Formats: sequence, structure tokens, C-alpha cells
Amino acid sequence: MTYETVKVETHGRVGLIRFDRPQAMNAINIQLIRDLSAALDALEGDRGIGCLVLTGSERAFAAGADIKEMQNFTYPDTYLDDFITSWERLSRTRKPIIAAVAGFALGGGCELAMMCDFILAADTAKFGQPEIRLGVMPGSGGTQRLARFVGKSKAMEMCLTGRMMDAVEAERCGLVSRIVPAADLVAEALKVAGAIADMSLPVAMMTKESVNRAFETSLAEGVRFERRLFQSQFALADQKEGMAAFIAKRPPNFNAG
Ligand code: CO8
Repeated sequence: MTYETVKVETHGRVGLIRFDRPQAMNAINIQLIRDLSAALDALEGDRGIGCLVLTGSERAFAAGADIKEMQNFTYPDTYLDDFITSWERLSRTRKPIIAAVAGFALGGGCELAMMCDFILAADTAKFGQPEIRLGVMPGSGGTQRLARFVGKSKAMEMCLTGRMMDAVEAERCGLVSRIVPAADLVAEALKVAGAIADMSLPVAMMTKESVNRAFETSLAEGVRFERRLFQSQFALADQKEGMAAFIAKRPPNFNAG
């Protein structure tokens, strides 16, 4: 399948989605969200794919929502068309997905990165929620997710001033899991994704679901949820395989079941 604004490749059991609007710093327009959603649907529907990577270019992961497309929207346009709700497709991705960010991840770009399960940053990465400088506020989860990643004080400062943070600050405050040299970013993301894709797919998906629960519920409820999923994993052939392989001192061969 071909898309206008993203490129999709598969590397073994890993699906790689690249934003591809170089003329606009990968600014996110309606077509890009359509393409991203279709690519996610295709990769999620493929049992042979165990993990996804979302990336941009060396210059920009994505420099935010497309300001040229948005500038003349009216309130009825945004309300009646439920503008932005379709962006949430990314946050409903059930397979593990890694954001590999080089260059600018601003506004909606930072919000899309935060919808992924974790962010690997190139040393060139710059994150920010500059919407306030355009007379609006973050609209795709930025105020909520950034506060959960980095805490109230820094999230407030970022959203109220619109300043950018570099990769070192982003790692220090927990927005990104790791920094890698820009030249190695995609290769490293594919390597990490490949390792995840070699795990049991249902177990990886349940693990993701369970970690995400931590942000939506109380500790007691979350622990109960985790226990139910954990117990259910003893119904999987992958549990028998993983433990038998450990005892036999051989690598496991998980088969998504
Ligand atoms: N929208 C449209 N075009 C853009 C965007 C954007 N967000 N960002 C960059 N471009 C375009 C520029 O207009 C320019 O085009 P042209 O060559 O035709 O003039 C081209 O990309 C290159 O950009 P610059 O010349 O500005 O490159 P610089 O290296 O000088 O600067 C920056 C790079 C710092 C990234 C700068 O372009 C910039 O500040 N961009 C805007 C960043 C921003 O404000 N992002 C937030 C947008 S609002 C938002 O995301 C709200 C999300 C809410 C939820 C979702 C709603 C849909």
C-alpha cells in the first residue's frame, strides 16, 4: 500500500512508519493523520508484525499541526468535524510502538511522540509545546500527557512559555527513555523493536496494556488488573515455551499463542 505523507517499511517483524512531508517539517495535516491511521491499521492487522517504530526525518520528527491548514478553521469547523479526535488513533495502538525522535517534536509532534509507548531521542531532538505562541493551547493530549511524563512544574512551564527542551533535559526529566547519536537513531530503534517483536506478542500487548493502566486507575485496581492478565498468561503456549526454553538453556521460540 502507498501513502501520500508517510512511508512504511517492514524489517522482519518490525513495522517502520516514517512521516514524509519534508517541505513542511513533517507538519501534521489531515492527510497525514489519515495515512498514519491507515498504516497503523495495516500493521496491526498483520500477525507477523510484533512491534512498530514511528519516526520522522533528521530535521524533524514533526513540527506540529499544519498551521497553514488550520489557520482559517472556525469553531463550527472544529466542533462539527470533531477536529483532532482522529489523532487519538495512535494512542489506541495495541501493539508496542516506539517513537524515534530526531530534530523538532513540537506541538502536535510532541503529542504524537507521547502517544507512543516510549521515546528514543537522537541527541539532536528538541521537544516543545509552543501552541501558546500561536494563540491556542495543546489540543491533542499535550497538557495531560506531558504533565504525567515530567510532572506539573515543568509541564506548566513548557506549556505556558512554549520554550523547547533539548534531548539531555528530556532524558533528565523522564520524557525520553534514552538518547542515542542521531546517525544511529533508526537502527537502534529497529534493534530495540526487533527484540520486543521476538517476545510473545500477546504477552507484550498485555504488558503494554497493564503499564498504561497505571496512569488511569488507583494502585489497588491496577495491581488487580495486572494479576488477572498475569494469571491468564498461563493459558498461553508461549508461557510453556518461554519457561521450557529457560530450563533447557536454549532461546525461546514464541509463536503468538
Ligand atoms: N505547520 C505548517 N508549516 C510548517 C510548520 C507547521 N507546524 N512548521 C514548519 N513549517 C514549514 C514552514 O512554514 C516552512 O515552510 P516554507 O518553506 O514554505 O516557508 C518550512 O516548514 C520550514 O520551516 P522554517 O523555515 O520555519 O524552518 P526553521 O528551521 O527556521 O524553523 C521550526 C523550524 C522551529 C520548527 C519552525 O518552523 C517552527 O517554529 N514551526 C512551528 C512550530 C509550532 O508552532 N508547532 C505547533 C503547531 S500548533 C499544534 O501543533 C497544535 C496541536 C493541537 C492538536 C492537533 C490539532 C490538529
